Amino acid sequence: MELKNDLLLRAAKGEKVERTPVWLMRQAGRILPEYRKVRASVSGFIELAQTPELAAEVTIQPVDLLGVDAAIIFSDILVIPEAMGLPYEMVEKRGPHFPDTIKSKSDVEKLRVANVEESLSYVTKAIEITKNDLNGRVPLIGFAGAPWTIFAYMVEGGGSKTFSKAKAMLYTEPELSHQLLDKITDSTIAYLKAQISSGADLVQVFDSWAGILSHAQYQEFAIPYLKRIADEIQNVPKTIFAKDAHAAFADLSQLDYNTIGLDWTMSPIEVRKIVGDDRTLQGNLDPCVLYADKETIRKHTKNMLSQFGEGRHIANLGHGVYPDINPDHVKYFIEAVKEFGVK
Ligand code: 1CP
Repeated sequence: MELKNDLLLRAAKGEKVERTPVWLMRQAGRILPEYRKVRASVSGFIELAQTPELAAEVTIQPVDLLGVDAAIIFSDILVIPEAMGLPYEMVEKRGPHFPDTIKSKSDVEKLRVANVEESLSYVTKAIEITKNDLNGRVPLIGFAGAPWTIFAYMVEGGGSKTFSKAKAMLYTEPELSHQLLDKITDSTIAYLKAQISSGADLVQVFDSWAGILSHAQYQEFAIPYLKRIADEIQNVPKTIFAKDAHAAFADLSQLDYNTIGLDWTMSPIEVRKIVGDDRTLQGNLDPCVLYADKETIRKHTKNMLSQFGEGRHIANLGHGVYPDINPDHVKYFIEAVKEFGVK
């Protein structure tokens, strides 16, 4: 089906756009009262994500209610460990928890490469329904966690400030770590391909814990797997968001991703110098700006847009929107991009 608004895809590919497209990381499952209503009708996040009709409904809500230029499929990066044989729980108000974690060679050997058709058909079904219900209004973004970030959860067992268990494994068991990263990468490639076959128009890889690795570790344990994903996923534009990975831009810009995401600590001007002109940059308003009043939001959004300048840009926050942000303030941000981001 022909897209009525393909700004996101054109911006990603470096084609001409009338204005800068805008969407928000984590736009689907956090801020909207309409989301909370759907969420309250089921037992929890996992049931919602695994019910394709409902996942499609909450995916489309931000398009209807906020006016974003893209939808992102409602799911989580942790569906991959589960499909590999390591199930997770979502603990209310605390986040993900893995009852079992990866500690040894036999743990890694027991994991399977995800059989997407068998274990993740709820995601591909949700994508099909969403595409149908969007009816070409905006593109649909598919996504997955980057291999290192998925590895971090599988070894650590949940969120962590330091991910020291996961990092320790890279130092103490480098070969085993590569084996695990390899299996995660195979699973991720199969998963992203299935999302694309089902209708995803663009895919984003979230390396949320990139910033806790040393530069050398990132080069050894992250970049090669990100490269394999980029090389094997073709036909749709690809985005890599490596949070806090200040030292990684030179390497990331050598990979076949159309778009590179910036968090709010990064300078668009400095990153552009490293990356060059033939990549699109995405980001990077500090999500905390959205706690401020309308005029402040407009001022910071305008300033952010001017830092990206005339180069290839997709407007976004520098990380996911926080759950207690007032949706009206999100709208001020989106409206400001639409007003000031005219080319
Ligand atoms: O919010 C959306 O737009 C919907 C889709 C979505 C996405 C893109 C969810 C739903 N999760 C994600 C990605 C995701 N999940 C990332 C990458 C992006 C990022 O850095 O924010 C990460 C790291 C996760 C892991 C995760 N899932 C966490 C973080 C834990 C930590 O280490 O601090 C948490 C809290 C979750 C739970 C989750 N995921 C999504 C929702 C709606 C929820 C809340 C669960 C609930 O409603 O109970």
